[in-house]
Amino acid sequence: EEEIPEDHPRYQDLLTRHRIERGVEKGITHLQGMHAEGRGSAFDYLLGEETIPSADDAERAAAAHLLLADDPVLSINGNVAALVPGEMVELADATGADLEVNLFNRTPERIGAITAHLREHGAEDVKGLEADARIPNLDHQRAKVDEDGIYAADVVLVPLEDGDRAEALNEMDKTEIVIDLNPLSRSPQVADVPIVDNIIRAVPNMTEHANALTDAEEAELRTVVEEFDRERALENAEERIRNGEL
Ligand code: PTJ
Repeated sequence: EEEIPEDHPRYQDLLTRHRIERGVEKGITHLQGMHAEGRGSAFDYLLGEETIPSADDAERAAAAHLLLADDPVLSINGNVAALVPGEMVELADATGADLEVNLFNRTPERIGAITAHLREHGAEDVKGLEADARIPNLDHQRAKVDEDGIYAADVVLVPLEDGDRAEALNEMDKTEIVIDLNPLSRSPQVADVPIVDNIIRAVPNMTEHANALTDAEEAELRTVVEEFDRERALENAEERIRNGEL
């Protein structure tokens, strides 16, 4: 990462790409994760590579949901682990959420590598190893979750998630928060809180909002949640991508 000059106009994008490449080399990120990154990068370019106001609203609402939750869980896949491992640990600490490794392309080797990587970044408990429950209506391998983790969670953050799984989780009556740069993708379309932003910016901003709201009364948190308009957030993001304005 030291090789990329910080004043390079595409610094963040190059850094992101480099982290994904390192993730693949370390056995954390799946090769498909490189394609996912390429798609994300194109959408981010069109968004202006910044957190648009409606995404900031979504990040604040997401923080309020996590603080209100009884059993919040943050799901970690190979891209998330490569891009924001320490930042996910900080968000978990700020909101009292659990971390669960949950992979689309599940292998014991990748689960182990990602768990170790999260521990190196300060995580204590990492769920996802037990895989003793299943998300209904998904094929066996892709449905594996922890009974006391994602399966029981009332609020779940699923960044960069596959559409089928986002839909199946949503049908389980959970509050689902999705981070995805493509507002037309099925995952943000089904999410209760769609966050159309780069995960690199979204997660630290959610932590900032969580810290600012940490002493708020329950009624104030509920107001933040209720005032968020998911349709408008999706429309604003699409408008920004298509026309470069809001
Ligand atoms: O690690 P695994 O095995 O669980 O696999 C993870 C991937 C991401 C490979 C898998 O879930 C997958 O193939 O996902 P998709 O269907 O490619 O969806 C990824 C979505 O994330 C796309 O809509 C991208 O635009 C978006 N995306 C990519 N990079 C970022 C992003 N969104 C936010 N921030 C990013 N940095």
